[in-house]
Amino acid sequence: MKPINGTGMKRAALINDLSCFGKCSLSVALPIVSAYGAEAVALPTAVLSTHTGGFEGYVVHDMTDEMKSFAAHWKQIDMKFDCIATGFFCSAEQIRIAEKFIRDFADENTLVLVDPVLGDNGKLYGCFNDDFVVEMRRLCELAQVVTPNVTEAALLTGCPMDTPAQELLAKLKMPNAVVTGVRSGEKIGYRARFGEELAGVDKAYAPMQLHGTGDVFSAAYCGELLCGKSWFSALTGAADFVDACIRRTAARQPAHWYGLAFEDVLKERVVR
Ligand code: PXL
Repeated sequence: MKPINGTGMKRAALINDLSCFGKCSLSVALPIVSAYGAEAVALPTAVLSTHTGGFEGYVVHDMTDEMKSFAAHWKQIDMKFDCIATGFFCSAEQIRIAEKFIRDFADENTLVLVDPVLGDNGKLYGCFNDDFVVEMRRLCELAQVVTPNVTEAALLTGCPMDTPAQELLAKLKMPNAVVTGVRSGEKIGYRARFGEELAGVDKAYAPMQLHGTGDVFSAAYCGELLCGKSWFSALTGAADFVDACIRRTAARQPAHWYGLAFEDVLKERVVR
């Protein structure tokens, strides 16, 4: 077989679901990571007709068996990854498969980014239970950087939902952590710890329900890091990208309620 490594491009394994309509997880991660010039390789945890946030009667096809067989095939053809980024899982078993994937494919040079999709607005998503949270904590231990929202950071650390972000960051044991969706007055933003160093970025709060914002952020953050940016400069770059997507989404209301209009922002970057 012809070689598939050493092209000079960064290659990222994206372990996440494909919500075919609705704009979250792989349907945003694939185009965004590609737009940063990295090769995006999808390992779907599930294929859904839509995401679960607002559609009735959505259909889910679980991909647990394929996760194992795809990974085995990639091992067989000696696939190498510069980055492994994880998102939504259907079960604790799938999280264990991702842990094995990281052990099998990552070395000290691999960027492992875990977006611990667990819940939002103070609640664990209805499809998950306590075992799932315990397994997600284990997966996070393998990450160089995690990107929980405030709810997820509280669930990971076992803290009350109103715990200040700085305290959550101190309790998160990963080398680097970015807590998203931190409200302060009319602002919303990110609080981060990179090693021992604390950082923050704030943007104007948009008073509307947004779906998939965390997924767009983690994809852009991954892309920024794969371009060689520092932890902090990648954060400001990804925060600017998400903010631009939110503005374009606001301009498309009320029809565009189901996700971020990230295509508008990618188009601005591509069409000159
Ligand atoms: O945005 C996180 C996410 C990912 N995948 C699916 C979801 C959600 C959040 O609701 O439903 C299928």
